[in-house]
Amino acid sequence: SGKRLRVLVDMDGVLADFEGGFLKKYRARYPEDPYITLDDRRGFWVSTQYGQLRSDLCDKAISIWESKDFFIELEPLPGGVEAVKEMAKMDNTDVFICTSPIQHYKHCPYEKYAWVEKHFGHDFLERVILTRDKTVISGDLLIDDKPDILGVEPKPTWEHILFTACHNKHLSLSPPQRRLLSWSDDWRAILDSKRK
Ligand code: BVP
Repeated sequence: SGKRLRVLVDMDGVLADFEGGFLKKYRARYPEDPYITLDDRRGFWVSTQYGQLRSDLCDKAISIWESKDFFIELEPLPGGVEAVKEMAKMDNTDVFICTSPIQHYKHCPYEKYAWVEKHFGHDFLERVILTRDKTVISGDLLIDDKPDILGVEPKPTWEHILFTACHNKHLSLSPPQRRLLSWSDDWRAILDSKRK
């Protein structure tokens, strides 16, 4: 009743179309090289699967998201921006966008802030958390497409809700792990289930 709910929402693969943006720019830059369709994506790491396809393609994949304008030009995933804006207006609810920047820091951290400003407005910059370790961030829920979210804290405070993405849709979850299939799925019910 009296307690506020804190929701952490991942960015790449949940709010921003990292996989679609990657494939489009990879095919444009390396038109003669093989690629992996979104339907055939398996495993969280794009670079790992491209490296398995052909060893030189790992570095080529990395070159795409290390390029200027990769992150700022990502398209929003359907319904995500609207859902998070609505969440932020709900009573007793605090929302943060919680995202891990790549280690090549020249463009990515700047462009992540710029993306949030572009799609949510300047005031939402107060709601951005950049961290390489999400286990040290406290919250009630973490909505994230990465199946294994590990770090130095063995018992994170949040419940991880797996957001369905091309690379994780075939995984069977070990109960009681829950999924959000898309932003058309019932995210309000998941939030309500955590309100005491
Ligand atoms: O900034 C994104 C892209 C990058 O890792 C970050 C994941 O952040 P979260 O979604 O967990 O917040 N990234 C990097 C690689 C390979 C690096 Br080598 C990759 O294959 N996929 C990927 O998303």
